[in-house]
Amino acid sequence: MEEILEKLFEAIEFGKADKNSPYPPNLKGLDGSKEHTLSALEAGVTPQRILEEALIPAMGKVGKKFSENKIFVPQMLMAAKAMSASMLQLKPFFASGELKTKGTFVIGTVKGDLHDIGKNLVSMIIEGGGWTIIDLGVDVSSERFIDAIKKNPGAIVGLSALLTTTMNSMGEIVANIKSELPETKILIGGAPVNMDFCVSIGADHYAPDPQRAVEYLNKMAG
Ligand code: B1M
Repeated sequence: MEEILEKLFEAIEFGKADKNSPYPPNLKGLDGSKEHTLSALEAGVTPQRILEEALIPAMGKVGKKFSENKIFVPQMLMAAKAMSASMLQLKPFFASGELKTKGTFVIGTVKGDLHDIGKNLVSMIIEGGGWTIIDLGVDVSSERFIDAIKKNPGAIVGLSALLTTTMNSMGEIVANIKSELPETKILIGGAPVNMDFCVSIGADHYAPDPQRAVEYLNKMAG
């Protein structure tokens, strides 16, 4: 890998978003993912290579370290922030169609539930995995999910729930989506849910963490 992409990989892995960011302390004053991305673009590295050779593998490594309990939520949030700073520089290329994404992922925290930290982590890692994200936020009703799927045919849908009370809401949303748009693939996640619950409500897959979520999506994309 070229040195410039190696530096970008490292900035994302260790959560260095830009030069002014004080985190992590050992990289203080050095360029972050934003500057490395701009330098790579200026040097003529294509957005596709930046995504495939630095961003995606770096976030893959972060997700794997998180799954193995080698890093924790704060480090993962900082890595996600660094990834977002880089993605922001690549956004114009996504918009122009120069960069092909693997597909569209509509995500939201289900109706009645306001927890969004886990959902945000999942969206950021899936975005880093090369998907277009439509984040509907928190407290999302069936109608809003259905509306977003209709506007983005073929999108895969992700539902997050953190409360035992909102597991019911998740079940209702899955039933409503499947009744109106039966071909839609639905991924669920969140601390109180598991694979048995996924099967019982008729969702297509359960992912315990962002890494497993991105693996499922990539499998669906072929
Ligand atoms: Co709340 N809360 N909370 N809370 N809160 C919990 C969830 C709780 C377990 C705390 C406790 O009692 N020990 C408890 C739920 C009990 C239960 O139902 N079993 C609880 C409660 C009761 C409540 C309130 C009812 C409290 C009250 O008002 N009396 C209230 C409900 C509000 C509402 O939603 N309507 C409430 C409010 C809040 C805050 C607003 C204060 C705040 C949320 C801030 C925010 O999200 N912006 C909050 C917080 C921070 C928590 C805890 C402490 C942390 C949650 C979190 O962010 N974890 C939580 C206790 C805990 O978990 N230790 C708690 C970190 C996050 C990275 O993990 O979200 O699990 P998590 O996401 C993981 C995986 O689950 C997975 O990937 C992520 C990364 O690994 N994942 C997916 C998540 N979504 C996925 C989707 C996927 C795939 C994977 O595919 C689509």
